[in-house]
Amino acid sequence: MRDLESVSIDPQVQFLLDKARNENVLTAFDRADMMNICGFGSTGVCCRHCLEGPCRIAPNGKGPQTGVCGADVHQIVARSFLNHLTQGSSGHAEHGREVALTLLEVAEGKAPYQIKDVDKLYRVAHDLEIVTEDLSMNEVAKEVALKALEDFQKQTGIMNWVKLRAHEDSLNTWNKLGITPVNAHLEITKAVARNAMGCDADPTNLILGGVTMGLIDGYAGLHLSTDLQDILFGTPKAVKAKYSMAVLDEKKINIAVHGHIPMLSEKSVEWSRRLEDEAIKQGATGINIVGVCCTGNELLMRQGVSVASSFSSQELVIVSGVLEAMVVDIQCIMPGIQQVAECYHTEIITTLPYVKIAGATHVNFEPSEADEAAQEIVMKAINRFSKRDPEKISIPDQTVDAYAGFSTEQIVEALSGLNGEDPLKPVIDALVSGKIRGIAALVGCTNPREKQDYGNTVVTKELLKNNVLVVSTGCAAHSLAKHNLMNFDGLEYCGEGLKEVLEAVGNAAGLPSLPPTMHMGSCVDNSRPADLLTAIANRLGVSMNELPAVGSCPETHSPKALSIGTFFIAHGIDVHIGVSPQLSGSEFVTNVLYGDRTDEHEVNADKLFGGKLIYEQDPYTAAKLLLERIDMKRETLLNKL
Ligand code: SF4
Ligand code: WCC
Ligand code: FE2
Repeated sequence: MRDLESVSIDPQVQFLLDKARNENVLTAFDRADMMNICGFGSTGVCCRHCLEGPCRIAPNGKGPQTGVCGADVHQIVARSFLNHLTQGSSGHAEHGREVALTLLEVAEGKAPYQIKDVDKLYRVAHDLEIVTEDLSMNEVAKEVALKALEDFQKQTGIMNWVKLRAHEDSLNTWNKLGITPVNAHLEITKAVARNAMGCDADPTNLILGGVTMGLIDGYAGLHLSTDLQDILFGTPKAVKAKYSMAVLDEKKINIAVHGHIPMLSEKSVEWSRRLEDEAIKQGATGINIVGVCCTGNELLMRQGVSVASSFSSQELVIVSGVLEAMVVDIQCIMPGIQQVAECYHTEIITTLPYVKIAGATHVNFEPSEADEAAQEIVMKAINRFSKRDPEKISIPDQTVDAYAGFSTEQIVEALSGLNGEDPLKPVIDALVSGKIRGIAALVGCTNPREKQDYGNTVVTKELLKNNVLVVSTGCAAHSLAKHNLMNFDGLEYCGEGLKEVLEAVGNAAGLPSLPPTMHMGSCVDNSRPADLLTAIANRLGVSMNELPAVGSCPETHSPKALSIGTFFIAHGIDVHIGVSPQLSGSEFVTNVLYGDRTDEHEVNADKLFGGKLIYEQDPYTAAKLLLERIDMKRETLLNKL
């Protein structure tokens, strides 16, 4: 087993992992060490698509070079890539659909939520070309929800959210290639169908099908979810919050909310306030909600709720011995939490009919019955308090402050402190003068196989040092926040030019500075960096693929990161991934995705879209490669302006 320092660079995670090991509790970090990586699967060459197989193609020309059906290694690898992308985008599309349905129920008076950002509702309605004059607010909300649901139903044309949010030049490229999505369900079904034995067997065509999945993720998932969540729960504004395992409070009833959709977690926060007296009756001083993964990010961005853990250390929150309940909705929930919870007093509560865990409690959550469900969940947690085992309690101390809540709207507002007429001008001037060399979105996850937070923080620090403006989302943002990259202490990592810009914008907004990196939210909020880049491209009158902008995902585990990454590549933004995307079995596929515009290889992403996938495990080398691409695009852009 790895020593503690090789598992995470976070001493609190090391501390709790040590505790888990001493108490003979197995967590993902140790399970990762026990699992031998399969040499076939890790290169994408194994196929289980039909009952003639499984088939696998050995590397170096040894053994059969096609499956029973005749599929060669390039077809097999391209299909497994498409498979990953389909899985990733369907998760986000389901997220978007759930939020759209909730908005519809709220508009019809059937679900107990308020529309918090009425301005955004009207802005989105206007951009969707809904005539609002004779409509009440709820009727407008209903029309917006129905437009969103059309993106899961219509049979011809272009998805509404693609028209709403895509940069025109990108859309033209997709139209020419015939890959623009019609509706999310149609495209996902088509992707599953084309991937079956006996269907699409052209690796290039399969990869293009994968790009459509990236667009489904980007529009039916990210943009649609962010827009409707902002309407329902409010568009985030700058907040100060706390990070690390130490946000758990021994004196309080601790409830972790984990997963992705904010409908349940927003209500859990509300009910934890309303049931405070019940907690006091049990001898606690109150109720403490802490976040895990993206539900944590959603609450952090809008309510300033503290965040305990990113993906890879989720089980260790339970190991503290003070967690009464972990309430989960969808995605990134390790089944292992139940086994760990059984070693402590924690109750795992699942909430959606299609995401249950054997052994866990299930409280069904429907937006229409949100109050009843949240009340029941919080009461369950309160009733667990007396079951704590004092022998097993141990919480690290020392929380870390972080500023979050940087929606695109909030960033533009901060910038308008410098130039009210033309808020983006200060960024553009800084880009042109070189004070800001480029823009990077540091996104994605943590992965129990990787040294937690290492890749995320090293890439970030290298980019900051080189004056790259860094925004962040997801569990990657968690890594940055814990290591002082979202508070003013982290400004020491910034190059002089960048620091000057951050301070100038911060000062205009009444702060000492902006933080070194800006937290833009959950994974579906990767729509926000996309929106920011779209606005900058439009302001400059250029395409997205001409911007010195990159994405980096150093520690991911999730197919969702692949589909989000593909969405950015479809715009011509280079994306780095630090964990193997399981493609190395096919030179053809890696050439298409990793190839450069100067390559002889006939067709590749860089030539088609102006951006490519960069797979590099070493974070220092990765930062260097990203800077090279930033510089290349900078030079072309500056010549053009
Ligand atoms: Fe084998 Fe072809 Fe079936 Fe895959 S689809 S398992 S390669 S026969
Ligand atoms: Ni988004 Fe990655 Fe976290 Fe899950 S919660 S682990 S996809 S970054
Ligand atoms: Fe997420």
